[in-house]
Amino acid sequence: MKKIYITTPIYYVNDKPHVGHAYTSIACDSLSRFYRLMGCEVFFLTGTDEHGLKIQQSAENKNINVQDFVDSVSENFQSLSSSLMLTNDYFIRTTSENHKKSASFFWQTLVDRGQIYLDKYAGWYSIRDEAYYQEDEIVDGKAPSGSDVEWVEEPSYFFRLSEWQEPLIKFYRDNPDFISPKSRYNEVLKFVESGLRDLSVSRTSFTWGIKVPGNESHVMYVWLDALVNYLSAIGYPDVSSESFKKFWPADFHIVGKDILRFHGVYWPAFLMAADLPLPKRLVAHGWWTVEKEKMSKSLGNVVDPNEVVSEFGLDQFRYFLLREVPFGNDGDFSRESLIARINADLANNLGNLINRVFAMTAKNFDGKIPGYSDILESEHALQNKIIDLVELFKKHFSATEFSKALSVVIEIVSLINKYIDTQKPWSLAKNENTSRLSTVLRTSLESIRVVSFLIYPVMPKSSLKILESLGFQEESLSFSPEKINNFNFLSEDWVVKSLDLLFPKIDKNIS
Ligand code: ME8
Repeated sequence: MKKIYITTPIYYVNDKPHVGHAYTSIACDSLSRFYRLMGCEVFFLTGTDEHGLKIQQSAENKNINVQDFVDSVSENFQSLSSSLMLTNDYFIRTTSENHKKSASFFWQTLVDRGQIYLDKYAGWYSIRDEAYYQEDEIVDGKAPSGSDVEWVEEPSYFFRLSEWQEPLIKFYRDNPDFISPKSRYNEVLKFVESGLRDLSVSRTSFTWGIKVPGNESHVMYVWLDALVNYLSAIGYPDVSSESFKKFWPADFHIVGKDILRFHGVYWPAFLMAADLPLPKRLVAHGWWTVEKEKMSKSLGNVVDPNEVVSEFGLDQFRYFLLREVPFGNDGDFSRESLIARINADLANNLGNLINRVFAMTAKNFDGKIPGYSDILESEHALQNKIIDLVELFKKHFSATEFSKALSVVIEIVSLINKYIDTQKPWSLAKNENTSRLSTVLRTSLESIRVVSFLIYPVMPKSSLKILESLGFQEESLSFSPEKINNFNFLSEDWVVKSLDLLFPKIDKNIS
């Protein structure tokens, strides 16, 4: 069985989760669900990044003990996992004892391999980004991200990043698919080609972090600590443990474009220096604005995913995020586009298809799944088109092209709607042509069943509702061609259960 290891970034616990965090997590969850239906054994990891100055200051500003503060914010992220129906196999916290041991072991490995030395850091640091910046990166006194920077001078351990410039370049060239999209690959390559300096990997001016082994006046740089989470979660430092052997190297690190440098440069360099295999793919997605504005607390426009879910529904939210913009591009989260997308694709197209086919089955066959009698070219043509499109869906999904994959689903739904419009089952019923009527409705029901499989990764709730009304449970779901492409899947003994409206149309004027 093929193993797949998928990770989200671990989120800082300085504040509540918002739509940006939900986006990455939903993408990873959908990818995990997809690979499970492809027959793979998946390990899906998410969690929280709980050390560093930013978090220490957030707790101090609120006058809360830091550990209590991180416990409560991490809890918000964990409960978001369940309200978004994330199927993560583990939730890692960097304040856990296991992770601390793992990060300390990783540090010691780098020391033992001559990769870390003690010196003094003098330069710019952004607390918000938890990042060091070179003098030539500072624009108008700010970091390239727009964050404030402060001048820092303190004793610091350094990682010999400069030694890894050539091996990294060779690695990128040998693995052109390591980073996607291509524009991000080029960005990383250019950055590394422009020269790497050794990286400061410890701090002495605050205490909220993992103590440096052998020198407790230093805490590890939060990014070194955080990146190691991907190893800790699967058993590191026990590299001979079953889970580590099974799942390392990771198949997909999925991150926002804001943290590309950490994952595309520092992380592979750390791993090379520790003599561990490198992850297979790093996918950097784009950035969401809200109603064309950067999301920020000061603007008061931070979108709480729980509020969107309670107003529009979980599947609708998940669908919108993955359908609206190609993964990798930036997107704008607006009520107008959310409503337009739900109404066009889900209410009018998919919802309408299900309603009319289920209603005609109820009316003409008391809900019993009809058998095929005379299968004509029209049925063969539809089935063959669907089978081809299912392959295309898989191709896009496995390449994290969620938007393209979902547009394939909508194409299938439109094809089925068109088939029904052409076959006119209502006329067949009127003319008492029962054999054609049963064939047309059976073909439509089987096609809807295919759609219910395909929407599962992104819209698990609706998928399972449709499937259940057709007489099946989650265990029947599979993307293996024998299952998904089997147009004799449904049982003629089953009476289709009526469904509440899956995707109610939303009034555009609501505010
Ligand atoms: O960077 N649009 O944590 P973080 C899209 N702890 N995605 C967004 C977003 C937006 N507006 N805002 C946030 C950290 N994200 C580190 C990671 S990993 C070893 C350590 C998502 O809480 C996106 O995935 O700042 C981004 O990379 C991540 O949240 C940053 O989360």
